Amino acid sequence: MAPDDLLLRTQQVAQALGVSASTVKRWVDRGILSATRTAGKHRLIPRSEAVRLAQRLKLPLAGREVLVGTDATVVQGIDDRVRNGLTKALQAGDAPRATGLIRGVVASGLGAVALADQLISPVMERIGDGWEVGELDVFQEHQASHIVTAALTGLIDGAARRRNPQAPLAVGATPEGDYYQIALLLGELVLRELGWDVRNLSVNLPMRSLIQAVRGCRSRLVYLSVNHLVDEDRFAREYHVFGQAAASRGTAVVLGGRALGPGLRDRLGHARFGERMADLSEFARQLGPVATLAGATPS
Ligand code: B12
Repeated sequence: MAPDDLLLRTQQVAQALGVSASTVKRWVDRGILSATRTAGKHRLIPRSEAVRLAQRLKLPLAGREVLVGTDATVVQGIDDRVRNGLTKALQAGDAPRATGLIRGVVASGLGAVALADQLISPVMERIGDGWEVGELDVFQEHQASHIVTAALTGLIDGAARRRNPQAPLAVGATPEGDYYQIALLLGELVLRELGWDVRNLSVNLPMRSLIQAVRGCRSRLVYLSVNHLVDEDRFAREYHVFGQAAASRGTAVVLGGRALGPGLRDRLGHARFGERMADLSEFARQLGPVATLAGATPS
């Protein structure tokens, strides 16, 4: 189930797909569409499931707002058109348009990994390049980051409301002096989509405090997004203490981000490294199967 998923009634799915309610019920009963049940045994179909079937049946999503949400833009796949659209919306500070595109990617069933690696990372790179060559003012970069951060927080809030109490716990942070929020939030979204619960300790976290956090909770995974290091040697020294604390508790650690050059990686023990959110997803899957999101309520 996608992080920003709604549960739809049989009739809503039937209308959106242009079939009868009994056909939808039959698809559910035959396992073609997965669904949960209300206390009264009525079928509730995750919106992402209905989108998946619509795509399999090659039905256009345009005009089927119930499948993607009224605040989401229909996105069939991530290509340059979508990347250009988001870049322009962010440059112009057009929050509703940018948020609609970001929500549309998730609501259209394309997933958090694609959102991160194929859309947000390349688009923010363009924004950064624009700032570097003086085409964009710094306020536009700040504004763009704020719009993306707010859109991701909204998606995460939706996913967190359907938290499974049995879900394994991951802890995420950026190190001291690193103020990059977007990759950290995308990591949370990716993990929640896989059924994990996430404690996001936010940016600029001193290593000693991360050690306290890991000691105080049963996290199976810590993910660190490392984008800016004030003092590499200090980071390596403090990481060593953290790595030992994590290893002694059986907590896996995965690191990524632009500040992790090969020289630094060689100095960090008890760590796996990833280049993209696809690697975080793959690593989390390798840690073992997790329960899928549960407890969703119709809205
Ligand atoms: C937004 C931004 C900022 C914002 C951040 C705001 C916020 N709320 O997050 C602010 C204004 C704070 C900022 C500040 C600075 N910035 Co800046 N910033 C950017 C920008 C435009 C986007 C970064 C971003 O968030 N991208 C979105 C994420 C999702 O994409 P990503 O970083 O590529 O992450 C991917 C991978 O790295 C990986 N990944 C990341 N984390 C993890 C974790 C795990 C576990 C795994 C597996 C993978 C993984 O997966 C991600 C998705 O594919 C980049 C431009 C660029 N080219 O990236 C410049 C950029 C990174 N900044 C730059 C600079 C110079 C700075 C400053 C030093 C400027 C200054 N003089 O003050 C400061 C340092 C700030 C600090 N102390 O932390 C330079 C860095 C140059 C360099 N040599 O490295 C860049 C490249 C701009 C440029 N073209 O010059 N910045």
